[in-house]
Amino acid sequence: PADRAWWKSATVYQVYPASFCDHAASGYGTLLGILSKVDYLQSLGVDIVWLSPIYESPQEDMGYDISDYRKIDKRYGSLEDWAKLLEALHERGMKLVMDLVVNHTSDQHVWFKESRSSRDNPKRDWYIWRPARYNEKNERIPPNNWKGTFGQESAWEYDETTDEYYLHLFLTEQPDLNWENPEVRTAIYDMMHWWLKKGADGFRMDVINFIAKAPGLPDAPVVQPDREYQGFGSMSINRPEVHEWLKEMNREVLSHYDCFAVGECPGDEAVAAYAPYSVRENEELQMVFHFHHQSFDRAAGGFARAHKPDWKLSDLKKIFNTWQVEMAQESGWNSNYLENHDQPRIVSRMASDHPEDRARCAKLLALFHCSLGGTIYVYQGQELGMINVPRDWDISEYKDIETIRNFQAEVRYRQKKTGQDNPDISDLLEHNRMTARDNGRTPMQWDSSLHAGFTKGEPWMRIHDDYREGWNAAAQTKDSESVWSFWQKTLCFRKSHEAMIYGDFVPLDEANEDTYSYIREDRQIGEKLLIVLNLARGDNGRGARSVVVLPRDLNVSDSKLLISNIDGTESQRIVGDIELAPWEGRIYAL
Ligand code: ISL
Repeated sequence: PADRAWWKSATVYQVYPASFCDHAASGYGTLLGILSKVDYLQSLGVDIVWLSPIYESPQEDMGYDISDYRKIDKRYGSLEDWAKLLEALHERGMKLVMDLVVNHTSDQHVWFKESRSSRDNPKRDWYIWRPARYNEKNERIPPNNWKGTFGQESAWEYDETTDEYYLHLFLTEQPDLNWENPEVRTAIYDMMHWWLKKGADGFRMDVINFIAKAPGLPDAPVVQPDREYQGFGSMSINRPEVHEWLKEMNREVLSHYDCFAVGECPGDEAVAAYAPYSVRENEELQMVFHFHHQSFDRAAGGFARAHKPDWKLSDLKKIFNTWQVEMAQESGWNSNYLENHDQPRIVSRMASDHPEDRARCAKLLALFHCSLGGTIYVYQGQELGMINVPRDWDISEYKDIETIRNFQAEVRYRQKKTGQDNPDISDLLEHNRMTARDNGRTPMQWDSSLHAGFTKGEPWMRIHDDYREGWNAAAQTKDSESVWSFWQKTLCFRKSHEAMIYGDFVPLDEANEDTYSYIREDRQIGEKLLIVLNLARGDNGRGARSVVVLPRDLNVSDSKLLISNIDGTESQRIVGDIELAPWEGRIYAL
């Protein structure tokens, strides 16, 4: 059928270049390192490789601060290396998608250097400059009360050269581009053409729903009265201009190629605010990433990434169920990711990373992930069941600027609040261990040799020691019972059971706090699948047996077990209620 586009059934694999594979001894992953793993990716079942940024960058935010969009950062290699990688992927029928970071540039980009040089520079208006305000004590204060995303500081930076402030929703070193200026949009579109003409197959677009700011840049509502600056908030995301500009971008650039475009769209509005990006008739993007399912284990207010250990499964199910059901009603298309370079590892978050549970949990979550409607995104290491950093790692092992800024900001805040030089911060390490972005950034574990085969040099970030205990690709690709082999099998299973991709999603037993069950039914091909997952954490977090009580009117007389994460499940068909072992998951045909 016409609505079954190639990118809907595709498996996308996100490579975080710094931590993927170093072909030499630099300690950072390289493009030639990725090239050496193309066969590995193909055998897993990957169709599209998305590369996090590899462009020239001062690396204040791991390359999400770009100083030249048409150069490769020396850390990663050269344009020739990139072309080799592209060719190797294309030879195998795979595609290469680039990260497009155009909400902001680096402050070292020549555009910004010009813009900040004088008020009448032709590029002045390429960024967002505003005069200072003065408070009642006649002290200079920023143009509004917006807080930058990392830490607790203002989203405005004062620049002495021209006595004005510029806006940066992220780091000071990441000034926001002014999308209202048509010259800016044209420059971005030219750059996109340049990559697509070189053979790139599309883009993942960083915080693309932030590009239009609230008109007049007003103060944000005060949500945290004890903090100086406030989240820039809902008025500055998903604005109508974003859709206008994406339509323009599609017309000017994307529609000229058979390319792939996924937008990254944080925020907390309802599905109806996100669906329009992917509705085909709107001619914008193919799909967007939303973040509604990423805050289930975070505590609101207080520390920026505070962990909430007592989250409820029913709350999380409600989020997935809502997106699965409503996105179809709105004629949009879902993108399903559980991990990325900004998120901790899902086995540690949603299940148990205890050594005895870990493999089973990783397989259970593979069944869950692959049975959600939409395009699948696997993040590097997820296919090996990689987990969060160990509990005993010190704060000095964390490299991410967000973690460092949040940590510093919280220490300052507590010093001020308690009047003590050394306030109690013992909880912060535990928060980081469960929520920090670095949990997903530890280097890939290729084999059991020194530094896990990731590099012959000194790794830029500490490697998880468990690579010596079988948690590596070499051991797992050889073992038919491994997490890796299960991922390979499940990705393949998904493609041969299209109800997994396109079927209607029917949630069952939504209030159940132990199990997650749903039906995927594709009437076009007459396929009906029942998915039952035991996510009970039990009293000690190690899991518990559970029983799935099916609705009485569900006809299971022809049921057949198709796939499970536990071998030797006796019952091949359903008779009465389904009893599941701890962390067991099954998919039946009905
Ligand atoms: O996790 C988040 C929301 O739950 C945020 O980290 C959000 O994903 C992020 O702020 C936006 O991320 C993107 O843009 C940033 C960069 O640091 C991230 O790595 C990138 O994915 C600025 O470019």
